[in-house]
Amino acid sequence: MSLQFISAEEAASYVKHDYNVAFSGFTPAGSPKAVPTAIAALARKEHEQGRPFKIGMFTGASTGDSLDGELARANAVKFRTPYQSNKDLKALINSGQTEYYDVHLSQIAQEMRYKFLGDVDIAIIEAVDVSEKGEILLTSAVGIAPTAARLAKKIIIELNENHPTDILGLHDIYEMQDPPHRREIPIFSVKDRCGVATIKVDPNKIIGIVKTNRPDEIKEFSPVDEVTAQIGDNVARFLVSQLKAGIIPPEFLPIQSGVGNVANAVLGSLGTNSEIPPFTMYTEVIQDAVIELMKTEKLTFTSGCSLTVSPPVLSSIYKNLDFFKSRLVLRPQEISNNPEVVRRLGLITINTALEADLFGNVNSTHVLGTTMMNGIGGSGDFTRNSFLSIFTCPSVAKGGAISTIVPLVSHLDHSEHSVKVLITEQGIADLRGKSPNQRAHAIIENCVNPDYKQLMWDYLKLCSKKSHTPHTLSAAYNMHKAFMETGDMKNTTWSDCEK
Ligand code: 0RQ
Repeated sequence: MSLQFISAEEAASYVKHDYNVAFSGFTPAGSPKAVPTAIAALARKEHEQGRPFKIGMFTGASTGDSLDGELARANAVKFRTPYQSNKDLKALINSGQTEYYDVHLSQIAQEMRYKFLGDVDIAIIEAVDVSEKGEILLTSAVGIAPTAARLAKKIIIELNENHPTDILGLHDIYEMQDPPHRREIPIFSVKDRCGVATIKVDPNKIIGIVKTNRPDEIKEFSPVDEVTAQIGDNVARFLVSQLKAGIIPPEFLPIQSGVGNVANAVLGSLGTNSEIPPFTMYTEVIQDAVIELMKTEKLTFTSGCSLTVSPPVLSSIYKNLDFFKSRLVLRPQEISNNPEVVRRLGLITINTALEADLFGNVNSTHVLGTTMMNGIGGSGDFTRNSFLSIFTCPSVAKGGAISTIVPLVSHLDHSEHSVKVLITEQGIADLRGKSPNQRAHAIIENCVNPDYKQLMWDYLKLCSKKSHTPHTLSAAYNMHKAFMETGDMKNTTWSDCEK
């Protein structure tokens, strides 16, 4: 057979209402762009004709605007999983028009294989190259592409000329067997490779190839400000203390760092702290700050799932591929986030909380317990299985009207049993080996903003009855209620609560 080039519009015409469509990519890196835009146009036409057109979407994580954004604005998303961060898609999710399944990123490929999520009707895969034999060379991310392409009934390739074919060798494609045949993942150090360079599919499944040259749609981070810089410095200071205490071994341990502005600032601080030795990363998202650290050789090797970097940084990688190929590997998210490997390698994991409570429970996903922010992403994969799990956040949000430390989180993503250290710009609460009461004291003393400290001590006093976890359930959400009713948590009172 010979593979044929088709237009994005023709490719889109193979996607039908109610199909489950799987997309390559992880964050905007490696996500298809031309075909999703054409699917959105098709959806709009169908809607104009009075016909329904909505699809189920499986992705690696968030995607670019021409995927999640276009399809959301066309109101063409029936179901979406896993992580997302597009504002238009969020609006659909939070108004109940799109069903969103928020799941750990390491689990999505296996849940597709386990048939938890239905058939994959079409996979749309961004590639640098595809051979007549069905070998697909991916672009800047791996995500769920290997599983999506293997399970899909049909495949559309979006061939993106913005990436060089010399990228061959950057990816390490390895798909796991399912129980009861599963074996260990043969990764014993960050640098180990256990797979192959390309995805291999039955070429008869490939409907056609759509050519594009559109760059990844990566957003810039907010510049590091005083608060995020202080959080970063506190993380670095804490890790140095652990190194000096002999808890972190002298050669250091691999770092995982989450997404967002805070995570970006933390990495900057680790890079500039002279007491932290050169280190490695076993992480999912490789951001600009990671590449900058690699260039200075502070970071000696990075294993990740996507090159989520700005266009100039991506082109600097492509210009120095020999340097980066010996120091970088891109893996499927099932491997980059795998609990078995995370625990074996002993990762230091650093993720961001929206809110944390006095006992170390963390909410990473739901504003006021109801509005979806982005999703749990990989934070659960890493936190639960790490050598040392750290959560960071500014002590207040929304100009101080919200304390990010509350009596009880309004949604639970990471429980007190998995969270070992909490760090804000105020300081460091080391929760290891502490009872709930001791944790509450450590968090109020070290992490809570001065504007909210007295309020928190007063809450603990309310809970003076002898109990293992000092709570007063009738008061536990008073701070959230005060924000909803008055717009400021500082207006909280405990006076009407049972003692
Ligand atoms: O909103 O910009 O409208 O003011 O939340 O807050 O401080 O800029 O934090 O960009 O680092 O993102 C948890 C969302 C943090 C991210 C989260 C408001 C705040 C602001 C963002 P505005 P910041 P960041 C592996 C790791 C889950 C997935 C994960 C995330 C906005 O890190 O999605 O960890 N994590 N994956 O004002 C109401 C509160 C708030 C609040 C902050 N308590 N209540 N709003 N905000 N705290 C990587 C992957 O999985 C891909």
